[in-house]
Amino acid sequence: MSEQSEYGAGQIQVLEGLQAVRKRPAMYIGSTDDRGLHHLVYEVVDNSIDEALAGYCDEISVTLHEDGSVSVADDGRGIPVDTHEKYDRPALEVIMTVLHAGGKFDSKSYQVSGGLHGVGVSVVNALSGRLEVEVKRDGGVYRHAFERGEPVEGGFERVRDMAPDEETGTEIRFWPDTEIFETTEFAFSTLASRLRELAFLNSGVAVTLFDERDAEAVDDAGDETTFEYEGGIREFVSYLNETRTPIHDEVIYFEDEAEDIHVEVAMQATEELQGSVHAFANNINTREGGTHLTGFKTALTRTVNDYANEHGLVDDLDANLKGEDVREGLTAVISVKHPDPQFEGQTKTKLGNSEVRGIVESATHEQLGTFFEENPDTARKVVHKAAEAARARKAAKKAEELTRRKSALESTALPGKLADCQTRDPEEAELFVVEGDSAGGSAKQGRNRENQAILPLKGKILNVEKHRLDRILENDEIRALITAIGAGIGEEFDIDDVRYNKIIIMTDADVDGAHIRTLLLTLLYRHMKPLLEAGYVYAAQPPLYRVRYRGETYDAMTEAERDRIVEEECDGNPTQVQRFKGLGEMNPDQLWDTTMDPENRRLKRINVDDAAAADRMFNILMGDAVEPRKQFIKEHATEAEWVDI
Ligand code: 0RA
Repeated sequence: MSEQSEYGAGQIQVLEGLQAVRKRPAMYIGSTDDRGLHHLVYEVVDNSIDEALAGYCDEISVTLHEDGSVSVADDGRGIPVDTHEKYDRPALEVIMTVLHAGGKFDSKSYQVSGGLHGVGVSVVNALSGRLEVEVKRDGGVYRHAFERGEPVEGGFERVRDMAPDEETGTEIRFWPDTEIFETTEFAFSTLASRLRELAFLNSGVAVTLFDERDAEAVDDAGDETTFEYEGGIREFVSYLNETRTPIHDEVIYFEDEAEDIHVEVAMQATEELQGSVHAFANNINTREGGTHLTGFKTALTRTVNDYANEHGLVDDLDANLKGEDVREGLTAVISVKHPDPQFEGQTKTKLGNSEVRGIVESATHEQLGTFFEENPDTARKVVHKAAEAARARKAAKKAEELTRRKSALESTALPGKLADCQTRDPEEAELFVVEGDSAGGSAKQGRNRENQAILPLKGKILNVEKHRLDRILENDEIRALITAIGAGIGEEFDIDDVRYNKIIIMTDADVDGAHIRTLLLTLLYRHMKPLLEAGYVYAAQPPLYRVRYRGETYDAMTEAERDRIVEEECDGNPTQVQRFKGLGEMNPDQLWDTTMDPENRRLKRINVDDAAAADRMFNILMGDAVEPRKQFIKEHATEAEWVDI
């Protein structure tokens, strides 16, 4: 490497670029909280997936190491290691240090871009205290290392020759910078659901997640899971429907390729009330929808109506089936891969390319039409279900209008049992939704009334999964919650009207508490989803144990933590250990100290990072199938992802 290049203009630009990332990390990865942290992993994995889409890689593994680092390994071609002409440096170093350099190197057709994705591995490098790369290609094994984005002295080297039978590939290991991130602890289940989703969306790629972290620190340590789906999104739909009751056996699947745009659709109708249609563009969950989703919906409604009319199946209805009728209980996954996707919308998760609409629409219309002609039994079942939905919709409409008018939506008076806070600034304000009147009483006394509001809820709220909105709005507890939050419900929900930017669900750490929390989350997920998307919803984490020793008190969330405290803080001496049975048992001071005081408390943010996984969870927990529910609760009973806020 020449002296000149060391100090040349190019190198100064590189350093300025990395500095910009470190100065405003949120501009590149969205945030520096747990979401941004996990985004680092997705960014690296996306590069391996691109390598898979180009046809060179079929195994990707992600390992959570004991020292807090993560590594992502793939069996692709390996990052190029030859000298980059413009920079007079190894290409590997350029890719790791120059913003957006990754894409300039290759002609892979489906590059992820836009949104928070596709910012490049150099961003991960800039935000890591340390990053190490090992590349196997061109007959050699190469290594390089970086600190806060900058190459370490003499870092790039060819370590050895490759063995004749050795596979090419890339392994990137990084230590997220603790100066940048609020938390640096990865959650196994968060990573697992995204990696599972990627495996569904890219059939044939095997994605493995290893957790090598200390079993004491993380409950699900020692785990290893491989996701590999030959059936791709067909299997995704089967997976989503594992806990539902399909009305036809096979998953309908078709694909199409036009103007370099690859379209895949998989769908299966179920008996459920709730539909779940998930649209992806270049592996990104386009939660805000877009042209692919619009094209699909339009063609679906038209094709089902065409078939119904041609075969005289809906002669008793005085109008066509509406889109919502056709989609009732429908599970579908739409996945498009586009050489130049345009992402729009508030969260950059809306596909904007206008040509996609027509392509998806005609592919769906043609291929679904053909499928219906060839499978008349299935076609009839789909039409029958939609016609039933249309009849129910018409019958419910009148009642719904009446109820809505009287409902909480229009009333401005706050509910009587809400102990509101003084501030009117939603940024500052917190709403504690508390299980039961007795805990509610303690919370009211213990709180900081300046910014903490308390809403006690009595008993169990209605299971919203099983009812339409009109019935849900008849429930007093639900109405109180809607009015307190102040932003409406369902299609009329407006996030700008939210009165509290933290909505904290505070329930007992027992089965009843978990049930109430799940019911509340189901309500939020189904009818106030923007709250979850905005990251406004939290679960309070009251401690299970309090340990007193030599005038100090320590709180523990788990048995393991209690044992660690006794061992480390109390030198293993016998101590006074109190077990809290419920929130109602704590006096107001204790409740404040342990669970409400921002200085001390631990909140778990509830996010819908993975709407598909959430959808599945709610179905398992709330649906009719008993066995999957038991299994789910067993698997997830010990799971805990803590964030300190
Ligand atoms: C630039 C060019 C080529 C591959 C890659 C980057 C690449 C990057 C990553 C990141 C993680 N795994 C990766 N694998 C490959 C194409 C190289 C060629 O043309 O041979």
